[in-house]
Amino acid sequence: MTEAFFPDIPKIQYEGPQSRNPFAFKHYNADEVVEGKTMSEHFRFSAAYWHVMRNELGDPFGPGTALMPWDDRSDSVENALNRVDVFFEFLEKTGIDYYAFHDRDVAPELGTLSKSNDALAQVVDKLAAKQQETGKQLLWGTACLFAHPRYAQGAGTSPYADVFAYAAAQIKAAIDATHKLGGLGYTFWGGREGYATLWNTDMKRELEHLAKLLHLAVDYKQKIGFEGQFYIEPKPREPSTHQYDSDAAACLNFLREFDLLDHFKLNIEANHATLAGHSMYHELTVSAAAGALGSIDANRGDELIGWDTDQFPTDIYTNTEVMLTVLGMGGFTTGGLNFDAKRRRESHEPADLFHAHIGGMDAFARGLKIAAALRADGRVEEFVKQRYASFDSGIGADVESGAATLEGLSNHALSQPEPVIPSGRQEMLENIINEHL
Ligand code: XLS
Ligand code: CA
Ligand code: CA
Repeated sequence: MTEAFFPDIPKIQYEGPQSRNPFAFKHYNADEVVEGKTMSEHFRFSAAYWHVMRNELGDPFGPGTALMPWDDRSDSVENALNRVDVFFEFLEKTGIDYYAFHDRDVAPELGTLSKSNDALAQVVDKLAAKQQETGKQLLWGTACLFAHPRYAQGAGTSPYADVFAYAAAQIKAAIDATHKLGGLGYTFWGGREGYATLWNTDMKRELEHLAKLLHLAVDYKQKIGFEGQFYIEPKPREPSTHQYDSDAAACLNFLREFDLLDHFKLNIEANHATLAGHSMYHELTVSAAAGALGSIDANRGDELIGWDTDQFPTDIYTNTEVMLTVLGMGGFTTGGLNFDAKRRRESHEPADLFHAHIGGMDAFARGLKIAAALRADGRVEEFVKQRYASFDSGIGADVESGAATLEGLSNHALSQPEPVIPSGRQEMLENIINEHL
């Protein structure tokens, strides 16, 4: 480490639940084994470059408050290179092994595309060197196709072909960067891919264009031999009135309609799930059932605010549901838990970056332990299994195997008394969950 940008912050260690040290983990113990894997292997925690390094904590009513003494606020490549040192010190001190970035988080957008590409390439060289030095890995890269005014009316769904081409160019450079850094994945989040009003929108054409762009990216990925996983990240709205990738089900339908399902998995974010009117558990279950749950953006929203607040995931109940789903699918392969989360505007000191991530990691450690305990307990799982037992034999098994016909089912129903159904036992099951909290 060349310089200490966080001189007062120690390397965060596990001290156990009794500790009162705010710069220690109380539950996240990287090497502790749960269900045969260490905690760090289960979670694959990732830090978001855009929040840790670039989020100045502005809100719709006022500018940023974040203190970033290392940042001269200029668009220079030098400033961008310096941030890399700061970020890797942060990763080292928190013990977070992965990270994620947009092209424009790590390097500035300059006057021309070619200057921006050069700047990105320079920063990527430094990121590669730091990864080499520290063993940290890139969970996924992405291109920012939503901030610049050229994308105000969409990127892949812009009505203007030159904007589509610009987006394609940025995706190409961002995939190149991700490939060079050995990235495990690449995410597409369609921040402006939607509409503000249908009165000026040809939805059919826009969807076809978006699919075309994704196919071009798949072709390019195969051409250069990039083996990372492609993800789509659903979000229903904000900034647009409606985003085409509105939730997991809409994304899966889009991927299926345009023959892209084999090439993409989903990156599910908790705050986007709730904005879509679903629980995180719902979105994860939809994705996992389709074999398409790839990665997770770990955060939460606020019921009282109702927009994308990207708060740190401190809700242990939700984290338990998340980890039950992750354990249930046998763990992450390419994905991980990426903290797409920011501090509150009032938490403006560098130390708050640490409190925030420590809290998220500890809350996930508890979620994992509770999920593992529920699985060992087995009562909930057994209840669900028994609830569907009538499909294991007889007429139910015929339905599942495809042997049943509508006439056969009709004859069965005619021969039976009125079905008497048992209780769904929701409250009893919730009591079992609470026994473990
Ligand atoms: C914004 C999204 C974005 C994606 C990556 O709401 O969460 O940050 O994760 O572009
Ligand atoms: Ca996200
Ligand atoms: Ca978000």
